[in-house]
Amino acid sequence: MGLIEEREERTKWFMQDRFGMFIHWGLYAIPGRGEWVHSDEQITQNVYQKYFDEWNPKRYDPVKWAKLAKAAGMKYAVLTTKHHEGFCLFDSAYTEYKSTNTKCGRDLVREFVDAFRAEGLKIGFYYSLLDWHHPDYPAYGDMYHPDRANESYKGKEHHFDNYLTYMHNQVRELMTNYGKIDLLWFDFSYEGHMGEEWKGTKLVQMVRQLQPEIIMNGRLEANGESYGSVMTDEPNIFSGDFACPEMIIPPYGLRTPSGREIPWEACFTLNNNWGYTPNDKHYKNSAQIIKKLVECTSKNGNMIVNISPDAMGEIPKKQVEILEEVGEWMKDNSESIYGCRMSEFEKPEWGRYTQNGNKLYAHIMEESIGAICLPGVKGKIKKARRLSDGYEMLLLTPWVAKEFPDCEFVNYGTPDCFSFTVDPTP
Ligand code: JFZ
Repeated sequence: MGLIEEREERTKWFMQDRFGMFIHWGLYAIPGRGEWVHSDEQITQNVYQKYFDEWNPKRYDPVKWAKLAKAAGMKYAVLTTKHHEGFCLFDSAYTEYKSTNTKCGRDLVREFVDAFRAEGLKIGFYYSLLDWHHPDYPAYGDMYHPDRANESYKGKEHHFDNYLTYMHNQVRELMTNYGKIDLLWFDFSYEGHMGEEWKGTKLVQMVRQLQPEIIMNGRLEANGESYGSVMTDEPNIFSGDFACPEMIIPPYGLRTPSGREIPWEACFTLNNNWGYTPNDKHYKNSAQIIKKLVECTSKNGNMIVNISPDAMGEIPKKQVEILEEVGEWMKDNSESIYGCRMSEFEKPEWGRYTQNGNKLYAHIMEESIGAICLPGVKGKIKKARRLSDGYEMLLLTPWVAKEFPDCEFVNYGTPDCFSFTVDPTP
């Protein structure tokens, strides 16, 4: 089997599940100005150290997090085991900069894994390739921020190889100590540090040996803007199993030049930050999240939505509210998401189709009144039922057939983003 066939095999569950939870959590929750605060504000290691000294998330209850993810209809979750700041939420043997050495003394990753697994969710680890704490990690952003050298790196002798050994060791720990891990989310590569510069081949071989079924994103050689060789017909060993567009949904389903489908997952924040930022109140609403999830599904992609717990371990109320509302919709309509994909029928004016075999799901996204026309399905509908209550959607063809003989119409009352199924038998 070639690399493309292998990834098609591995990503089957992922392409069925469609919807996941992203969790950005770390020391940056204390200053509460986003996960880049260390670099953005050029905070020195000494000053940042006080966040480590204070870290004590007394209200961390991952069972609550897992139940929220489940209630929202999410099927997997990805936690930042280490973000760019370098702080490890897990008990690594290779650093002192870890949660078990803080006041809380807990392996936060282990508790996350246990809780989410117990709820039947698949487990994903985010691991930052950047590390602003490690003395041998160089200035991040030769490209973007040449002025922001890692504090402890400046003016000292450094050995990037040491960092690579450290990074590989930690990935080995994560792949060894927590049972079966379903997904690994590296972040991220840039010019000078990508692919083989991370010793990518060796790294991936190790990961695959320890976790044969795991799927990986493409950021060992890519970032949020470019998706890397996962897009080609000749992927590298480290190009990953899926593309990960950030804060954007591709205009159409992704395919290699020869036409093979490329699995992808769009990641989104709920406000405008990944890390806890209480002053950022620019929240998307649940209807927007639902529309985006439908859009991803209708283009053969996944969506992963981020929460940003505070320093105590509490998920902001507003985020809980949004996800619970999404969950309300999913309770009625998830059948139009799980296992669904791009429809063979053209996109309707009023929303989107998703499809699973011979079941077509119509997602009406406008506040329309009266009847809507279902393009492409004339004469193929066996029955049309609203998902939420089984209500028989009234087909209007007999009434308007004379005027529009090529069209199928359905009566429609409730506005805004609901779905119903029609059975288009050929
Ligand atoms: C990265 C992180 O930097 C960010 O903090 C967050 O974790 C997100 C999910 O992933 O964001 C990036 C990384 C690279 C680019 C853009 C956003 N990039 O190079 O365009």
